[in-house]
Amino acid sequence: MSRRLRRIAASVAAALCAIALPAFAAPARADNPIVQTIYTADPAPLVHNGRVYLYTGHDEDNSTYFTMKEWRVYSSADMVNWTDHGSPMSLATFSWASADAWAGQVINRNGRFYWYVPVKNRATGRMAIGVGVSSSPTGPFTDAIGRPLVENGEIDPTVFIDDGGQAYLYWGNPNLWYVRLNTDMISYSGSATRIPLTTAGFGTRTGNTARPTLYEEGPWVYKRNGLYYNVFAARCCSEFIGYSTAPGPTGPWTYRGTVMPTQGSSFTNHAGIVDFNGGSYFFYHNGALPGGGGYTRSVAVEKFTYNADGTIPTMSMTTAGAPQNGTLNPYVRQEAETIAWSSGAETEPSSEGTMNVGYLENGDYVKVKGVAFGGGAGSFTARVASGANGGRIEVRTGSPSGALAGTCTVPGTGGWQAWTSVSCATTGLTGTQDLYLRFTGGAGYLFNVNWWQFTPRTTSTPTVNAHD
Ligand code: FUB
Repeated sequence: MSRRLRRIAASVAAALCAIALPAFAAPARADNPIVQTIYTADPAPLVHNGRVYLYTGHDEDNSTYFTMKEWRVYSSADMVNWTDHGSPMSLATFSWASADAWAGQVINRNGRFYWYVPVKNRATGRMAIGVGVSSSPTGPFTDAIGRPLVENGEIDPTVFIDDGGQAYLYWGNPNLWYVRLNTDMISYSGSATRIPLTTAGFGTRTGNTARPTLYEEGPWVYKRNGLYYNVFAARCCSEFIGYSTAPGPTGPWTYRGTVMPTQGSSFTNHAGIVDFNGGSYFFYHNGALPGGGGYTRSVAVEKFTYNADGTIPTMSMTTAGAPQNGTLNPYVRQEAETIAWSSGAETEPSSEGTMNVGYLENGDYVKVKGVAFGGGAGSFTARVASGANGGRIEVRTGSPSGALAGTCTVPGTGGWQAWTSVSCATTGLTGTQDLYLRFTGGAGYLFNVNWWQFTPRTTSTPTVNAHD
């Protein structure tokens, strides 16, 4: 999203808050969509080692088509503060691919992570399914086989391993296909099989004789309590999210209704569902960010509870998103790109590893939700770099203009990746609060932030700004 549009949005949101809320009310704390630094689409969540990894596509700014060149990864331990892991896989990963880094899914097996994605095959001009592989959920991913795994011009793979160990890859638009993957996850047995798209199985679409059922694209197949689910983008266009269930992985499917009606300024939608820490979460996308629409989408999440009979309740898009599951520890190093909400901030790879927050201008901020300060924080340290004159980090709580707990001065460091650490004393940081890091200074870009960390006030704390 362009910085100018983001700024307009922030001022519009502030104005709306001022109109809608009484003077004493706290400002709205919308944390949905999940990512504000870029446009993201086609969410595919994966739970691994106590975190949710969220794999997405990336809609280019000002896009007028599904102009997508790379995929992105985010992760969270609490469903509200999401760490940006950058782009560990792109069209360049697949030497045979020419365009269309569209909707995929990652699965963990054999100590590896397999990422199935649709891309255009340069040689044939058709959409094909490639598979990336990595030993880490955050990559980097390499092309597992150097060619398409399957190719029939159709898109949107979803992958699922049944209890007995048999893995299935499903995909398709306008049809719905599956193959049985071998345990190596990069080959399959038998041939691609078409799942019959019956109205009993996938609902009735009116006004389109070529496509009599609601199934459109974007299947998400999983199993819960012995029942197989296929949650998919239905009808076109605009799409809604519908679902079917079956007693087995290949059917017979029965259409069960709507998970999410058509909402949210994007004519596509795309589902991903996981259970995490005792809750169930539904990921989707919309056009809710400024400049957002059908080709400039954003991933979002809602928490839900299955009905007693296993059916999925119908959900609406919200700006609140899922509730926080736990708190964030400020006394260990936290990446600056761990964000519940941000305004004006962008991210980029850091020379010190991971990502950093950058392109910060006066008034930009990052919100970190539910920070557990406990008995109190005495000082704040941030890893910063500035190829300009630096500026200040205002440590605030509650809102971007909330109580000021401390201010760190950031010097020019001689380069945007020339890192130094700055510290400043903080007061009033007790209990669990929403933390806002507000970046201030002169005109133009100010500085970058790689990570931050608080020190409890029981230890010796600096009383003046310092940097090394
Ligand atoms: O993002 C490109 C395409 O749009 C996806 O492959 C479809 O599922 C739809 O979301």
